[in-house]
Amino acid sequence: TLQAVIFDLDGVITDTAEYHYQAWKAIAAELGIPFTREFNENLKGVSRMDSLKLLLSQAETPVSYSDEELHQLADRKNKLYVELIGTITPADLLPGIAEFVADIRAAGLATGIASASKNAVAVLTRLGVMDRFDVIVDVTKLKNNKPDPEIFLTAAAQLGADPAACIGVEDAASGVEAIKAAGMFAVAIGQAEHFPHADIVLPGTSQLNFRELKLTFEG
Ligand code: G16
Ligand code: MG
Repeated sequence: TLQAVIFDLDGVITDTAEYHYQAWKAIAAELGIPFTREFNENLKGVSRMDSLKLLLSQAETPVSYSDEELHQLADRKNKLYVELIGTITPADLLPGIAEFVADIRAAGLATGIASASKNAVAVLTRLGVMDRFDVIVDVTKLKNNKPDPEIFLTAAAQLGADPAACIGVEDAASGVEAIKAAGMFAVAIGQAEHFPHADIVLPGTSQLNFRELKLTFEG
């Protein structure tokens, strides 16, 4: 039986994906690198440094950067991002999330956050929902990024839950891969064609319904 639900943050709990997009777009513009919303899809769930490398790979004429330059660019993106998340309020919880999380907790199940973001605690604090999650995985302690299952397995272990008794909720293809590799039930938020391996795909967070999901999970 179901023990826990583990959430991605960006794009599931709140739409920080848009802020990541705006911050990266500013860096790309400075470097004269084309950067579209479509390309930004590839950065969802991807770590800061890997995102930067993907962005730089889009340059029409490739330039090589020293490690120091790479870190400076990543830091600059983060400063822009931190400024943007400073405007977040509890009203920025995505539709249906507050109720979905409340229903999970009312049923006595555990909740966790498996976000690749080093800013996860800052974002959850601004949203006013820190106390709704039993575990927030510290991404700085992990060795592997999504699609590796490490972050979801760590969340389950910290919750004392069996991975097979967990549902993971994600908006990124790499995140869904990580959930499946962890042996969990995967709920994807977005367009079905992006998530061939998800157990369920919902167009948006407002379609999350704990009672229905639990029935589907229990098969
Ligand atoms: C998020 C975003 C990614 C971002 C990553 C690292 O992951 O989806 O776009 O690059 O975190 O964020 P930061 O630069 O704040 O450490 P998730 O797993 O919550 O979707
Ligand atoms: Mg995400």
